[in-house]
Amino acid sequence: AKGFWRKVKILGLAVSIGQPKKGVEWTPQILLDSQISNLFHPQYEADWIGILDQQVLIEEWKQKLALNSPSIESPENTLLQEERPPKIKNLGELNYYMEHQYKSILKNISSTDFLLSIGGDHSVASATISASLKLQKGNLSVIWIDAHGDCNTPDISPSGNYHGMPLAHVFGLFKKNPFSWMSNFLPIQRCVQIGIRDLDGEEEKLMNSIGLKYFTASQVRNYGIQQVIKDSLAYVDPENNRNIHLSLDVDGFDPTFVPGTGTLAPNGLFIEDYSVVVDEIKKCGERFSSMDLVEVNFQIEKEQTLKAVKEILKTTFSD
Ligand code: NNH
Ligand code: MN
Ligand code: MN
Ligand code: MN
Repeated sequence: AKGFWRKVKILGLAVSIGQPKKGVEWTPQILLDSQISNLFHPQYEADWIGILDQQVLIEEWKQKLALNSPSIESPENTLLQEERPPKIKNLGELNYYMEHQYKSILKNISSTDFLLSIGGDHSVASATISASLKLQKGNLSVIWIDAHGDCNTPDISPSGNYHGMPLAHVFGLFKKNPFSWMSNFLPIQRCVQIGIRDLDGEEEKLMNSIGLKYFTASQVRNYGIQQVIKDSLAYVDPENNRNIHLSLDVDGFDPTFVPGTGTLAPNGLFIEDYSVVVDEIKKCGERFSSMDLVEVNFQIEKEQTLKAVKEILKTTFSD
């Protein structure tokens, strides 16, 4: 749009402990080195806030634990690890990392900046959404693109991997919230998912029972992406007054377009679909306020995936 100018603050989230595969934690540095901000239209002023490194933060957490500092919380299920398998793997580490992430967003971002969070695995989304809710005084809706629901609770997760749980967590569906810093929750009707095609059994039951709105990848093909994104925005932002957060898990795309991700699911979205989605969201102007780009793993495949990520960013930050 003419005269539109926006500050894009980029936060690198070098974290992979929400899932078992190495590689996603290197993505922010690789994209910083590839000078991705050169792809943005000049109406966007890109500014890297920094990269939160899990190695550094976990080391810090361990040292504080060793000192048994009372300021450090050890969520109860890490203490029980020897008695039974943890319901959330790496819970103490994730809690420490994501508290830093949450605080770093609140410290560095103003409500008029655009926040681009680059992961890392999808765990980070509960902290970005929680922080964005705080920044926008609760006035936030979420478009979640993913092959997966990410709506497992610790009780029903088949894997114990937190990256399959952030949405259930930020909806406030955990029996007990293990993250004391997290106090802003998203109403279920403020979220819609697109591209879904690989749900766990209990997760699917939960999503249906709470009335979470989602469009499967095959519904996208049946209705057309234009209809799907129009319906989605009408649902989460009926009065055109909410800030919009886009959480983009690249496994929502077809594996031929993004082969470098940890959990591939066939028959996904293509850049043409994404382009329609983002054009429609951009009609919200400055209310389009934040985005996660997650689960990019160049260790699994680099050439096509880097090309795809560049196309995704170019499409997102075009005029
Ligand atoms: N649903 C599975 C789990 O909870 C896999 C989640 N994997 C993802 N989510 N990539 O987006 O472990
Ligand atoms: Mn605002
Ligand atoms: Mn996924
Ligand atoms: Mn995901």
